[in-house]
Amino acid sequence: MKEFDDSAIVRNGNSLIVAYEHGLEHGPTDFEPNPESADPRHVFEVAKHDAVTALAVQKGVAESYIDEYRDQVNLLVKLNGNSNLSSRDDYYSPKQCSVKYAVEELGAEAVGYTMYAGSDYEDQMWKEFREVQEQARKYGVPVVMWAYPRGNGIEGKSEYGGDTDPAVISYAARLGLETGADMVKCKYPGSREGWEQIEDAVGEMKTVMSGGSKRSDKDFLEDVHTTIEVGCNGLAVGRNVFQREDPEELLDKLEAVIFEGKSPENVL
Ligand code: FBP
Repeated sequence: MKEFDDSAIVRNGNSLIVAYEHGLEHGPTDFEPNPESADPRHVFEVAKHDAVTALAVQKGVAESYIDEYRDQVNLLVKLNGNSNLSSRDDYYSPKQCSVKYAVEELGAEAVGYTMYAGSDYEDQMWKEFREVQEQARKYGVPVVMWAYPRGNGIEGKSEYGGDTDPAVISYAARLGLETGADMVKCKYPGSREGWEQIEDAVGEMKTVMSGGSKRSDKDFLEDVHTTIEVGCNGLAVGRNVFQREDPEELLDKLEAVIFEGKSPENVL
């Protein structure tokens, strides 16, 4: 049985996950706007903020830093990841860490897996996800699916409007429910109606909005608030936090919007 609401990474039904595996996904270029963010210790310090319910990192960063922060940060180990340096004929994110290693050796409170539904490698990724999901149940840790539809199956079909189409994102989110994720992390489809479409597709499974590239406090908080208003359970955010010189200030505001239901006008 799922008891996700009791999990360490959820507070009063919602979550604020700081994602910090960009060094693998995008490379050091993502740290350039705020060079101190290249140091994992800096982001672990940021993730001590009360608002943050989990820090999502890859295995190697977890291995190096979690012992020092064990009592202050809830660890979400991202199990797969792929670099921008690779060249493939379609999207694939190889598994870098097992659930067993994440839980037994690193003390993960949750695990995460990117699913590129629509890729030619989808079948291979489903097989990996199936093992992840079943192992996560065995260890009693929640599974967050980075539900990122992309690839030849979407780009090649006229009925789909690409990976920002709410119909495509809600389909990918639904796949999380169908395959046993506890939470899906989806990109903002650009409108309230788009996020409603996602919520309509996922039953009671939890959703979080994926942060995206850095924008103004106002624009970012408005998107977060819009999703919360229509049933989203929070946020998984990287660049909008660690690329800021004063991430605590934004985290204070996010705490009010995500956990206290305040509107951006009330916190800006
Ligand atoms: P951001 O908030 O910086 O967008 O991070 C969310 C995230 O999903 C990260 O976890 C991941 O590294 C990155 O975006 C992947 O983005 P993409 O696959 O679009 O390059």
